[in-house]
Amino acid sequence: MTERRRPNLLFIMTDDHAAHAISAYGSRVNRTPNLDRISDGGMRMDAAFCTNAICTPSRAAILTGTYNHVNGVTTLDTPLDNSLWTFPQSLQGAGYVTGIIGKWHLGHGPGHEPAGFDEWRVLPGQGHYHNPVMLEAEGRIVERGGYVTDLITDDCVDFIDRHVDVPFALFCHHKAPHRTWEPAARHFTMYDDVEIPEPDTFLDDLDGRSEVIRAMRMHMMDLDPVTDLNAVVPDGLTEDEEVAWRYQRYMRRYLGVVAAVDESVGRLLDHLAERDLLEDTIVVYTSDQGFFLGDHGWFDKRLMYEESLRMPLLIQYPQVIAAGSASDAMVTNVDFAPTLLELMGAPAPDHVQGRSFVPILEGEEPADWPTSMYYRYWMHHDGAHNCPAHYGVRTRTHKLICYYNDPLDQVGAHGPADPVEWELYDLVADPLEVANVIDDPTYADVRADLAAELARLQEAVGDTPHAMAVDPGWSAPD
Ligand SMILES: [Ca+2]
Repeated sequence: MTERRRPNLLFIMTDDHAAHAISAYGSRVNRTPNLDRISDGGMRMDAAFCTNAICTPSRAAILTGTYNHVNGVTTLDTPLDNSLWTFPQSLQGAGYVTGIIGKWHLGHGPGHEPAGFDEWRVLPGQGHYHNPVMLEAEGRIVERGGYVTDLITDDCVDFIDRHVDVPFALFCHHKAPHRTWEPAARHFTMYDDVEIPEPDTFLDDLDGRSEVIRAMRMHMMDLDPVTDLNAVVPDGLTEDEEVAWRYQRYMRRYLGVVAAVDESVGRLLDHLAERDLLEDTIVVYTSDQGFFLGDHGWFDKRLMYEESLRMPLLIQYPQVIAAGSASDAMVTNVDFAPTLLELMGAPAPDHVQGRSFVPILEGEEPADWPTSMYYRYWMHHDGAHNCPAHYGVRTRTHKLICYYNDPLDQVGAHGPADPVEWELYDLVADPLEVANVIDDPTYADVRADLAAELARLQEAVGDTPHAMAVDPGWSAPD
């Protein structure tokens, strides 16, 4: 076997791009031919999950290889302490030229701005879709004319051109397709004449689900017609008709924004090919978490349900990964850092909690590979979505969720704690998660097993169970 050349890294991450809006994942709502090129040229990972389905915490987990209770980035209001170790720092130390362009969303100022990057140009906070301002080191502000996805791509092409002869690690972090879903002019009307199919659970009445889930404000009727949908609600619609109309508006905007992302990926792949870098570059496509595309009647993310929990993860690296492969091995965003470091020949420090999935990329799932993952969302009753704080465990067949419903000491939390509620889903019998079987006696043993697994995972990762949720009084299985 010939020795591998030292690979570059092109890490493309979007914001809120659900796997079920990528044709490689079988999307029913759009085609993404350029994203599919990464899948065709490498591996599609079918069980990649985030450990906290919201922007800032997921980004921190990716960069630090640790869970949010360890890195301290539990909510949107807890910026990253940039003195913490991140894997780009190790790449930099190993001789890579490192750069990040686009969305950062981990805080600004000397203690929070990007560290471990030789070059950075990032959006302030969420940034703007059109004519954005961007920030650089030493407080430099760059005013940009144009569409944000195109500008970030332009800068990435430029970065690649300037580093053709040295190993580089480039983080292309798109703002798209985050709310408020503003397409480029060329995509503004592309779905106007298309009827987007509604998902199977669009009319889910949330029967049997937790009270805090039923009280969330993530329904089509919670979208703002002007800022989210860029339209005035037509007169004379019944509520059902208005919900259907809102879904079409929402999805046309979301998918129009995704179209520019797909073009960006095509441009970057073409550019790597033109520069003869495709063989020597690890290309990753992912998103910080998934998104509800009308599933259960919702938009947004935050929850542990599949559409939100699942991250798209496509990885191409011809020297290691078989073209056109797929894996259902369970990996999480905490595993990204050690994996990329191993592929790139830099050691991961001992404190990293994730596990390298290089063996899986090579086509061999180790016998002791994890079959469960731990999740925790901290922002109880965030102002806009009224989403509850919760944690849980997902195995290959089931999911147990505890809505412990306490803001703890989170910044900006408001509202009293609600009673603890639990949900249990059988992902084999009920993959759409519409039947909460937490009180179904036929699942008593499964429930006890999952509660034990949740406790085991919390202990393993060093998180603390909520005081009101540690002993639900469930009997252990015989
Ligand atoms: Ca996000």
